[in-house]
Amino acid sequence: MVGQALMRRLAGTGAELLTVGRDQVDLRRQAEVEDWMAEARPHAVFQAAATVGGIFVNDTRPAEFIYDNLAIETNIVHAAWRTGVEKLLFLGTSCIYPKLAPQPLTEDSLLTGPLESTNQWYAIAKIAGIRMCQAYRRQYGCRFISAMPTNLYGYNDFFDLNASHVIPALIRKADEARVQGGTMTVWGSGTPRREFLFSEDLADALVFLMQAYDGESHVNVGTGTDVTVADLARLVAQTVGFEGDIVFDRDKPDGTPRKLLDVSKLTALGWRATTTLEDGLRKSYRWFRENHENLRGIKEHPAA
Ligand code: GFB
Repeated sequence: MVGQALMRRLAGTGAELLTVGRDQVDLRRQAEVEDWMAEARPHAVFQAAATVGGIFVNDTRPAEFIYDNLAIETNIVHAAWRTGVEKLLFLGTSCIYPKLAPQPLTEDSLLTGPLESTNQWYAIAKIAGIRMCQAYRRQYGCRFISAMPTNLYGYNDFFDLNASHVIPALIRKADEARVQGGTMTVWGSGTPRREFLFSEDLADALVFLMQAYDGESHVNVGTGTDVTVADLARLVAQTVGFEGDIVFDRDKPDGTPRKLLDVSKLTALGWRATTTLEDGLRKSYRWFRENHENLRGIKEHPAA
């Protein structure tokens, strides 16, 4: 999702875009990454690739989340230094912050308390990525920076109901309930609050940071506003045109109670999000309808 959004954002800028598919280079294999970087010789690198997913897979596949992400970021950052990459932007996540850190979450609340247990494996890997960039800046003078986006959604999202994040899951559930009848099930109590950033806004922010920022501290990337999961579910239902009942499955985890980023650093640099949640959901749903027959996560796991 992020990689495709970056490609759209950079098209027409004059930048030569270098990409490589996972069938050609496994980013977890150091030699494959180093060979590709030595041959392609990029000037700048956006490190968007990661093993990602929603609350359930983070909690049930901890080994993959910690190993894949540590390996990917270690290989890319190290190869970027060895091949003289001029600028690298590492992408993290808002779950790097302590579960009960004061809200909104400022960049300096990193490592001030215990992490949320469901996604601690992913968070630890991403914290290591931030520190990698800082270490290579300090020791080798590399211009490597880090951006911490809030929860993302948008085009090319992942719709497997066990592995996806909340927005694609709710879009799919609402649409299937609209077509087949029945209720729409929402995980947890509905009370957690989340902030959501549209894929195209994220790509714009990342290109902005690549050009405008060169500091050691990571930078939060979000909208500065959040909603409860229950309100989000109602908004998705409205967007999709589902008018039936919404049911809360309290056997499923809530995760962290709130995760709102303080975006004042990014705002002071000169960037703010422009897509409202209502508009982003409309665009995402339209994209889902146009593509849903062939989507990753639906082809493999169709609704029962
Ligand atoms: O998006 P999500 O899976 O991730 O869940 P996190 C957000 C909230 O939505 C949680 C609730 O309170 C879920 O219980 N929710 C309700 C649902 N219905 C659903 C549903 O059908 N599917 C899903 N997935 N959730 C993620 C991390 O945490 O944050 C990722 O796990 C990443 O690694 C991301 O860092 C930014 O917000 O809880």
